[in-house]
Amino acid sequence: FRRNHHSVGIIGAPFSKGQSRDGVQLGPDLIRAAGLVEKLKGQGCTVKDYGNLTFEEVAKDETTGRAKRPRAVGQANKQLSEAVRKIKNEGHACVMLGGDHSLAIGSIHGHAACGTQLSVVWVDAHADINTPLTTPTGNIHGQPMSYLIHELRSKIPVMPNFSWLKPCIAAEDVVYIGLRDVDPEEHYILKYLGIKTFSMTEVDYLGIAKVMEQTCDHIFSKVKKPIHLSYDIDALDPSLAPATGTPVVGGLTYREGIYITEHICQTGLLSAVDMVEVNPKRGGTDNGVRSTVDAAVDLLLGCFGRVREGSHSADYKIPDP
Ligand code: 6HN
Ligand code: MN
Ligand code: MN
Ligand code: MN
Repeated sequence: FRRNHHSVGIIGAPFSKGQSRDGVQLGPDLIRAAGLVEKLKGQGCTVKDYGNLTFEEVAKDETTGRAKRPRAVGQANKQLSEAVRKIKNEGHACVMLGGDHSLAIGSIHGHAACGTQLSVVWVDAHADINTPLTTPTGNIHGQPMSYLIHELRSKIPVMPNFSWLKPCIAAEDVVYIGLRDVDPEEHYILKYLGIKTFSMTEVDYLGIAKVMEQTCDHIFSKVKKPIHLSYDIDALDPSLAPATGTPVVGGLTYREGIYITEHICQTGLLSAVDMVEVNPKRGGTDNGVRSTVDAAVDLLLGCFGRVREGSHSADYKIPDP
């Protein structure tokens, strides 16, 4: 009964240039300050904190297609990919603390660089699958999936500082949970590629338990591959997690959000997690920021063995009087 033993490597990526709002670069330190490392250790995990990446300023960074700040995003994700690859090669489950969701490019690429085919579970209000030519905002945090999926390769223009990046995920290995703000172009892409999606409508109709059952049926239909869980905090309802750049009403409850992590943990195949888009300069009040950060920490604890029924170590004995 050692389901709580996980070896976790943490990498912070204080990066915000995949979108336009200041503050999201503070996520990694804030999540650590809420006790992530101590709490993971407290539930029996071995933890190695690899610290934060540092990113250099990019002077002239004109758009490609409509994509904003491609050089900064390309360079940061190259660094992140190398860091994640190292953490995976050293035998840990990798936790990437963002930063904005453009960082999934480097995180998933570095994870896939270890050689195995991955499943991706993307928990988000948004699909983040615009291409640099479809994006309505230009923000690359709304685009990472389009760079990673093999089937979209011919739709991605050449971008500065992206020459290192090769698509590494098959459309059939992706599942979305929590969608409720999908652009028309993204909706077309999801249907065109036949990607499995559980929007909030499916969460309402099926309940989160069936959603997770069907998620696993889908990603395990052929071989059991390692799972990359990319968790955007804006998947949660803004009443619970208001401190984020693009909040959307009608999101996951705390219990639904946690259930996703418990179920993925139980598969025994969780190999890397992104926790992104926590922005303490949004969300209005101190309480709003605290509740957002606490939710992020609890989701990560759920990924690595915390269960709500409680648990005990294998050698525990009731003390004799
Ligand atoms: N996120 N679909 C919008 C866009 O700009 O492409 C919103 C993206 C949100 C991205 O929350 O990580
Ligand atoms: Mn996102
Ligand atoms: Mn989002
Ligand atoms: Mn399952």
